[in-house]
Amino acid sequence: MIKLYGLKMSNYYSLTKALLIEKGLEFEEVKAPPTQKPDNLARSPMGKMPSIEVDGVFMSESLAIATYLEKLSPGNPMLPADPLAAGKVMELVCHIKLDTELVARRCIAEAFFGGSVSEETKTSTETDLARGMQAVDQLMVCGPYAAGDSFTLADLYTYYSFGFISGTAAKMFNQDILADYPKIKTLMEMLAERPAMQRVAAEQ
Ligand SMILES: N[C@@H](CCC(=O)N[C@@H](CS)C(=O)NCC(=O)O)C(=O)O
Repeated sequence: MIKLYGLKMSNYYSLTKALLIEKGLEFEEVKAPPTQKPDNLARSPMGKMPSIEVDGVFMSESLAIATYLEKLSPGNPMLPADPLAAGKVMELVCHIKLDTELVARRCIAEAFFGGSVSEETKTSTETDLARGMQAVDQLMVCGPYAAGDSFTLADLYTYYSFGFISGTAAKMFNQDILADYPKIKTLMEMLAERPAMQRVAAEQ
C-alpha cells in the first residue's frame, strides 16, 4: 500500500491526499513533519512534505508523485488523452506553482507562523503575485474546470494553491485576491464541493 508522509496542514500534502482519493487508491497516512533529519531527508531530499513510499521506494515532489499515480492508475485520468490538451494542463499547473504559489510562499513565515519578512520581500511578493495572477487567469479556461470540461491536475493545483494564496494575500496585504478573478473564485467554490476535497477538509 502507498504510504503518504507529511502533515495534514500542508497544502501540497492535502493535494496529494485528494489525488489519491480521486484515483480511488488505497493509502496510509504517516505523520511526518518537514525536518532536516536523516529519516526525512531519505524520503524527501529537501526535507519537505509530502513524500510517498511504495515498496520501500521513496518519492518527493507532488508533481512527480502525480505523474507516478497517473501511470499507476490511468483510470479516472487527471490528464486529457489528447497530447496538446495534456500539455496545456501541465502549462497551467506550472504557472500556478511557480508564478503564484511559490511567490506567495515567500511570506509564509509572517502570514502563518508568527515570523516576519522584510519590507523588500513584501513589496516584491505583492508585485510578482499580481503578475502571476494575470498569467494564471489568462490560461484558466474554467469551462467549467480549470483547463476545460474535465477535472484535471490543474484543478487540484488551483484548489490547494489558491486557498493558501488567498490566505497569504489577506494576511499580508489585506487583499481579497480572488475579488478581481471571478472565474477562479467560482471554480474554487465548485471544487470545494467535490467529495475528495470535502474528505480532506473533514480529516484535517
Ligand atoms: N515543490 C514541492 C513543495 C512542497 C512544499 O513546499 N512543502 C511545504 C509544506 S506545504 C514544506 O514542506 N515546507 C517546509 C520546508 O520548506 O521546510 C511539492 O510540490 O511537493
